[in-house]
Amino acid sequence: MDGDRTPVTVIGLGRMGSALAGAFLAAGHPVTVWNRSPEKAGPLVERGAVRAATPAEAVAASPLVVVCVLDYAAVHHLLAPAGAALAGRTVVNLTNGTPMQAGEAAGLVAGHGAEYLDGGIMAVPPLIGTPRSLILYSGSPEAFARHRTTLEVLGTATHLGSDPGLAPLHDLALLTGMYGMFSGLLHATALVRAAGVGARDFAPMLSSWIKTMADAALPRIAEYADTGEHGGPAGSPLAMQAAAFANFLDTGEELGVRPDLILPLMRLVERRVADGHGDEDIHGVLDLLTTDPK
Ligand code: FVH
Repeated sequence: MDGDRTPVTVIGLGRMGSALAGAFLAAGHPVTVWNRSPEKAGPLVERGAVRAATPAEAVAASPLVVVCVLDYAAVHHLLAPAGAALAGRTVVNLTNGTPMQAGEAAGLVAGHGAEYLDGGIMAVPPLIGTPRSLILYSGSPEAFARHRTTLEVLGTATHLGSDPGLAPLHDLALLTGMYGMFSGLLHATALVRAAGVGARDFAPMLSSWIKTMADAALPRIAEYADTGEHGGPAGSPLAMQAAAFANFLDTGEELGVRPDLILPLMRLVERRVADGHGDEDIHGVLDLLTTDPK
């Protein structure tokens, strides 16, 4: 069974690294693991993984080396001493970081004769290995083509281009969108809780509303970002929205809910209106977020 499966090394056995290694084991791949705190390898070793004594030994064990640690400082700390062991390997770095850090890591790996893929995991550990897991990759197209089938064990594998920074860019942009959504969910829930309305009753309404508004607003925002056009008169002009923001704040104050999460957007909407763009929809706020707007 193992004979036709690519051997894989997983370095970093936190919550995510353990899930990654577990998915490779479940799919029948020979798996070598290494973690700074060696006890975290125990459950994987019980399932058939081989524990390496050092990061260099772990790198040497497999043609495909997956790294998933806390940050890029740890990535460099682990890979730099691996040196010659890296030659001929493909390193897939699934650690969260910036596009610039991805470029630096790619340079380090290439300097040792290895190919590099960066990755952004759009899933939480329990979803790894299920159809609901999406992992974004960028970097060497050849390495991605060679290891695609193995990487698909973890979830849907999407390659975004040869620039290693593309995966972290998309990852961070998607996560930023998620945290903006969390802001809205938290503020809205705080309002109903403070008013004595059951949050569990309110949640389905909020969820449906957020999905509907994302689908309605995003096409116009994206069109404006790409072309500077915004597809006709706004259905919800900013001047009107600015007036509603005052009501959000007043109601929050009456109920004892802090405005911290919605105040920054309110200030930007007010500024856009003051700049003479009150007839635009929310897409116009984009121009206040970039230092070099179109
Ligand atoms: N868990 C999640 O929901 C998210 C999903 C999306 C992707 N992220 C990113 O994945 C990276 C790892 O996250 P994690 O969930 O596995 O994090 P932890 O459970 O905290 O494990 C951290 C591992 O990193 C090792 N580590 C930290 N510093 C060092 C170091 N200086 N040298 C060597 N290893 C280091 C740590 O080792 P130990 O503490 O067990 O000895 C863990 O293996 C992360 O980028 C997320 O943003 C996860």
